[in-house]
Amino acid sequence: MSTFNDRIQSLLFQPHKLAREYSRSKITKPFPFNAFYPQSEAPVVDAGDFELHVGGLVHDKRAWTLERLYALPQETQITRHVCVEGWSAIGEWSGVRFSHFLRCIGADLTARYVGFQCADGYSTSIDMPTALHPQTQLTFRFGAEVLPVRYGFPLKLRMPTKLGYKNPKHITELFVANENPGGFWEKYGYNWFGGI
Ligand SMILES: Nc1nc2c(c(=O)[nH]1)N[C@H]1C(S)=C(S)[C@@H](COP(=O)(O)O)O[C@H]1N2
Ligand SMILES: [Mo]
Repeated sequence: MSTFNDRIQSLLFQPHKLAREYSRSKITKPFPFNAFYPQSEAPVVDAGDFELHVGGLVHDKRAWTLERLYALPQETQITRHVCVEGWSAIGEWSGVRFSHFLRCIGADLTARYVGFQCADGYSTSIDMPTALHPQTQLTFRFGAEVLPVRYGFPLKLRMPTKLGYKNPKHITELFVANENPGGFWEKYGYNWFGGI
């Protein structure tokens, strides 16, 4: 599944280089919605019985409630989201640094991929160097609010180093693997690495 283009992008990726961050005055209002369906069809996940399932090459496979997730240390970023369809927008997201979360679950950080399954049937996957990038965030909040339904309630993965379609919303399950898990748009030919 790894194409020539993916290999070149992985080689060019600088694991410690930070994407640009912006001031609050630059935030795009209203921030656009995008998905493979209209906004009215975004999945409404019940916060009370939500569980984030973790699997694959991880030591601790216990599912996570929102209460446990919200107790993790959180950071905020104001970065630019770039959609391959030709628009970009600056937003403010808060959540736990994904590398910290991966350490909490005892993930094999030498494995190659992290895959994601979402409440709307969407899926995608990323390379481990991007998973460990300091701005890759498991996101719970958008601006001053809990992440709204349209932007991925209860949680999404935010990566300012990757195109929009690589940023999964409404994640229900994530897993660490050495086989490339592919993804929803990737199977229709979108570039797998999807770097900016
Ligand atoms: N679960 C899920 N995640 C998704 C998508 C989707 O359809 N379903 N679309 C992707 C695409 S193409 C984009 S541009 C962004 C849009 O995120 P936004 O609604 O916060 O702007 O979500 C990405 N993640
Ligand atoms: Mo997109």
